[in-house]
Amino acid sequence: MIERTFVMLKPDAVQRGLMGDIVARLERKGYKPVAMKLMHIPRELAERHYGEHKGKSFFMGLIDYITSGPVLVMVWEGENVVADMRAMMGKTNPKDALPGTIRGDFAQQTGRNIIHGSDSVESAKREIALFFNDYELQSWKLTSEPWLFE
Ligand code: DAT
Ligand code: MG
Repeated sequence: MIERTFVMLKPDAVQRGLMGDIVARLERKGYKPVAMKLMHIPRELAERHYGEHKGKSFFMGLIDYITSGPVLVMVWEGENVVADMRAMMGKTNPKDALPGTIRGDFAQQTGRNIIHGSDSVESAKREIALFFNDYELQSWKLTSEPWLFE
């Protein structure tokens, strides 16, 4: 099933110069970029995005972190991309993330785990709508499709 997912490279990924490495991994996998922009998230939007964690001990620290500098927000399309992007990211706590995953290779602590990806198709729809207008989502044909899909 072709899906879309929302991915955010957090302020630490941007500051540490990891955007290119991470985007390259997603391109090499054959995923299609549908939207991308660098933005400084307003606090109110960050709180809505992470609404499910409101009230938890780490919530304020998480909002401070995510609003501390520009992030790269993106939408990527591909087969089973929601679950498979989570697998490419690795576990939330980089200590548990396997080598070869993005968090496993580039991060050390949960509070600085460099990347966000939607955890379900429903979350993806909600998050894409929070960060992008329809006109920012590109519908286009990837010419490598015959080499990705039989
Ligand atoms: P994920 O980002 O893997 O979907 P999550 O939705 O459970 O994980 O949590 C959102 C973010 O909140 C996570 O990327 C980092 C932060 N976070 C989660 N649990 C935490 C904890 N126990 N201590 C500090 N930060 C935490
Ligand atoms: Mg989550």
